[in-house]
Amino acid sequence: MMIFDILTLFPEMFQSPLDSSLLKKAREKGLIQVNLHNIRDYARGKHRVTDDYPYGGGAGMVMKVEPVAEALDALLHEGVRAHVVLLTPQGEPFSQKLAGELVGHSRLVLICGHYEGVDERVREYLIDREVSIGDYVLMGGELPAMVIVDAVSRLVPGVLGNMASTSSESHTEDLLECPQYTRPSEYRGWKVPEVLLTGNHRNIEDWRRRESLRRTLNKRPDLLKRAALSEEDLKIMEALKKEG
Ligand code: 6GU
Repeated sequence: MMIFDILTLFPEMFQSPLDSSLLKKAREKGLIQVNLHNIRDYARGKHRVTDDYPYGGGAGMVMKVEPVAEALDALLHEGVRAHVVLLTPQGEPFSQKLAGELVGHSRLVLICGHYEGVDERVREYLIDREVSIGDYVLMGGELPAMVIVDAVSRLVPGVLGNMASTSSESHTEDLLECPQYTRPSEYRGWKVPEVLLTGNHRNIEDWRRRESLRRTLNKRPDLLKRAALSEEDLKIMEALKKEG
């Protein structure tokens, strides 16, 4: 059982993704548990303020340190060890590799950053790492937290059931997936590649490998630098480059 604790100012943003599809099933099967915690519940005073003006002046508001610290105290107080992740655009880039690392922790705490920033003492004293999901700016860390719950949950044994094995898919071996087709074999004159209809598994596997290499070369040549390619793959690549 993998436990996610999400600290957020907007817990309602998580409801429908968690109640849909495979995440819902994973929760029902007891393979994952997602606990939502409203940071505002840990803020003091009548108005339960969670943000304030930046020291030194400047535009925008800053998320306060105390509500986050006290929310964490309340959680970690329960004893279990947890890996604490802050979601902001300044974090280390999320990747399939990092998802594989995070699934090794039995409990993840995801803190969703907000406003124009987070008091630096959250970073300095309260977290294990800071993660971003890409080079663009979102309104807050909620969608990124959901992305991490999704990417990590599907690596938890049993979550995918008998669906796509996680070993031969995009990004686990740094090549893109080959084209896929299902019935009918022809629609409006648009045909499925002949080789896939033959039942010759040697030829089908060769075709799939070549098409994965072709796609990666065309769409994501940057991935090829780290892909583990065989001698045969390299020969195919040379031929693909000549084809243009
Ligand atoms: Cl983790 N947070 C925000 N606010 N924006 C982002 C992000 C995170 N990752 C990419 N953009």
